[in-house]
Amino acid sequence: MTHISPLNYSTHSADYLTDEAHRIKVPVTRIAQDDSPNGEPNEPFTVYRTTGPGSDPVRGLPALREEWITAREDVETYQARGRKLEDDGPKALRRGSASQEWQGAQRSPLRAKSGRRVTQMHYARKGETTPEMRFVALREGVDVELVRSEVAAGRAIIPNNINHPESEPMIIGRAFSVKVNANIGNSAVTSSIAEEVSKMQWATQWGADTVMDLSTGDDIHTTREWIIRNSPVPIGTVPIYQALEKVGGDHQALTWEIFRDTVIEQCEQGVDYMTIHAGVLLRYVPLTAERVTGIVSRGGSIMAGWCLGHHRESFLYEHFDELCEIFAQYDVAFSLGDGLRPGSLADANDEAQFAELETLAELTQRAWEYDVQVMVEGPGHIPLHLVRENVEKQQELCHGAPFYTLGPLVTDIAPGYDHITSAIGATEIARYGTAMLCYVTPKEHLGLPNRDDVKTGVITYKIAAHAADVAKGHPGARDRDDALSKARFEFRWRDQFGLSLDPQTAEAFHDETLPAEPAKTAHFCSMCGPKFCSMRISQDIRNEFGDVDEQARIAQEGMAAKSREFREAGATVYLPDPALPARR
Ligand code: IRN
Ligand code: FE2
Repeated sequence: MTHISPLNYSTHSADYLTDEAHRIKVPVTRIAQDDSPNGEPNEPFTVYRTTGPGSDPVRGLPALREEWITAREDVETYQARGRKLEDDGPKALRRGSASQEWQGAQRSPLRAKSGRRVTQMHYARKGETTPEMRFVALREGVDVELVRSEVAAGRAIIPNNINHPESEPMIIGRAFSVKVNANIGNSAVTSSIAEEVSKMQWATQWGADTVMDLSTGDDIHTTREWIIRNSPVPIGTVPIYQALEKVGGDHQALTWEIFRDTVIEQCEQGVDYMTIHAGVLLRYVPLTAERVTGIVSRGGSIMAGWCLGHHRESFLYEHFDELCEIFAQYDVAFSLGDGLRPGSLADANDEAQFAELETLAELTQRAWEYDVQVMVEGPGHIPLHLVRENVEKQQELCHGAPFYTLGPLVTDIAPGYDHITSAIGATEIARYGTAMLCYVTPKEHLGLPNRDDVKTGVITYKIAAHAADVAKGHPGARDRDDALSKARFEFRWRDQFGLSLDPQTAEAFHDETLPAEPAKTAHFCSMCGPKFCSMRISQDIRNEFGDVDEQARIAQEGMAAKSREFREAGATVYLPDPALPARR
């Protein structure tokens, strides 16, 4: 199989890590490097690859996990509920400029055989090591037993719907590298299905570890189908949005039955995790009355509106056990929604927020009784000094279930730059144990992100996640920094670009002032120019005064000589001042 090079950068190539014994192949990107000036070779650098092998949108990706899923003999195919099979397959791309027909496989949905649970948590708790766990272990470079035991304990999840066999297993948990989610989704006006598929591919190309499809509007089912069939990463959704579409946007008309059928429809399509705002309880809604920004979660406000309108407890809370039963049949993971997250610094860490968190903790344990995987969503807007408390509280209350936060933004004063205000909080919260970060783009609070915003959001969050990995001392986290720094010090410009998160931009910035080819090996850049380059000067020092060991030896000798001189002179610290009369 040929890969599309993830970034089409000259030093990048696609390759595999293999576990021959278990016939597992994990796609990775190898970043080739030049030799050092002293002739020492530099090994190619290997990075976790979220782009998958690349696919033709009308055909989709190959069903990588199909064999693993069927070999367990605990699933069956069936006729999808309430819709004809022909309606369920990805159909024509109706909107957008070029209308295209689906040419890939038509599949019927799978679900667990009666009475069976098919979740990774179920297998992990039974002590079974699945191919999915082996894939994850190889991808993360950790022992497979760590993967199994963390999943069994609920401290990590592998979101892997059996109806999304195209996905490459990945793990979300504090013992593993911090992950990044990118949200995509059309609003009725601006976007086409084809655009949404390419946004998903675009986001994974820059390193998004999961993608949430927040589509609303027409063609929601078809849009999602195309996205899932082409997605190598887990897909998350917020099913209450589609349920609301089904009742024409009138939240009072929502019912448990409509919601449940929407969830099943999405389970059958292969959605890997779903945001469920089941922690917004009727009695919590008044706690938000005095807030500066009230309820800012879309799902949260829908549920709060429903609870108040009916003066009844949330149907999501009341039917939570049924949801668990459904999720266990498909291996869909909960992302327990933070419907009462603060939307401003003023509302951070308030009673409403923490009351909901306690309910999310209770629901986490209920899901675990069904072997259903869970992560817990978190804020939002939090001043920097209050960030840490959020993750520590969540980890304690929810018994280590992975935390998944939206930023948080640490200030409200910079619309247009909220990828930055939120990446500051995201770095802090990930450093103390948040397992996945939901990106925020520069368009946050202002409009729908375009392609550039998606890229900026993903890269900004890769920086936050990586900085946290380094701060946590995650094994090997600093290797890429070290490789890039070495390339920088040795003026291997192309390697410096290749090792960076966004090679094209790094190269373009460099070339803006020094476009000529010889500048790619020059021992300076235009920032300081040839005379003032600290790296060059520091190399010259080394050249002039020998290598580091030699310098150290010379220094040692010099100090030893001085010390001898000092002792021979009587070892007095203050020499008598000849101008003063000698004191006794
Ligand atoms: C993540 C953490 N807290 C919220 N999120 C994301 O926000 C969630 O995963 C989903 O993508 C989106 C849901 O927004 P509402 O409906 O809560 O506003
Ligand atoms: Fe906000």
